[in-house]
Amino acid sequence: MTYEITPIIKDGLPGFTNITTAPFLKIGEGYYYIETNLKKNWFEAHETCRRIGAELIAFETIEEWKLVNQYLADMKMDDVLYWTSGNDLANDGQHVWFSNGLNITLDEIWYPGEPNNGVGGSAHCDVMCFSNGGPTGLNDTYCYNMMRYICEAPQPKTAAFIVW
Ligand SMILES: [Ca+2]
Ligand SMILES: [Ca+2]
Repeated sequence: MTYEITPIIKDGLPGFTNITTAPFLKIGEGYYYIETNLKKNWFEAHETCRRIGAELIAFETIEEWKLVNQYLADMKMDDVLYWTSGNDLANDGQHVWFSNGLNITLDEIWYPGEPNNGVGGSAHCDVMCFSNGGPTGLNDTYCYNMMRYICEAPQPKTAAFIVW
């Protein structure tokens, strides 16, 4: 499987032909920024995504989950944990995608036995690429743990052109 950064170039905009989606990477239908170096707590990760006009990643479909995980596996980047927008900070035990407020309804993306509200009941933020030997999945953990993170850009709609 190959991947490329696809520039979004609107026809008929002379002078704007160098507009690209950087720092976002297109995977499937989504645009993502994958932090490969810095580790931050969940809140700092959220703030960092907001500063680039994005949100921590949310998985609305199993296809999106599979594509992003496949990308991380193909790039050998699935051996570390990444913050998603998932958390149950508002209501303990009710995990939502903080970026869109929707319940996490894809039960199959959780690592077996998760979410378990571990860390003495203080596990409220959700990381992906968690593995304890099996295939990677989502895991609730302590929000102040330092993790890498993945931001997701809003879907381009009908803007005349897009500058990130
Ligand atoms: Ca998404
Ligand atoms: Ca957990």
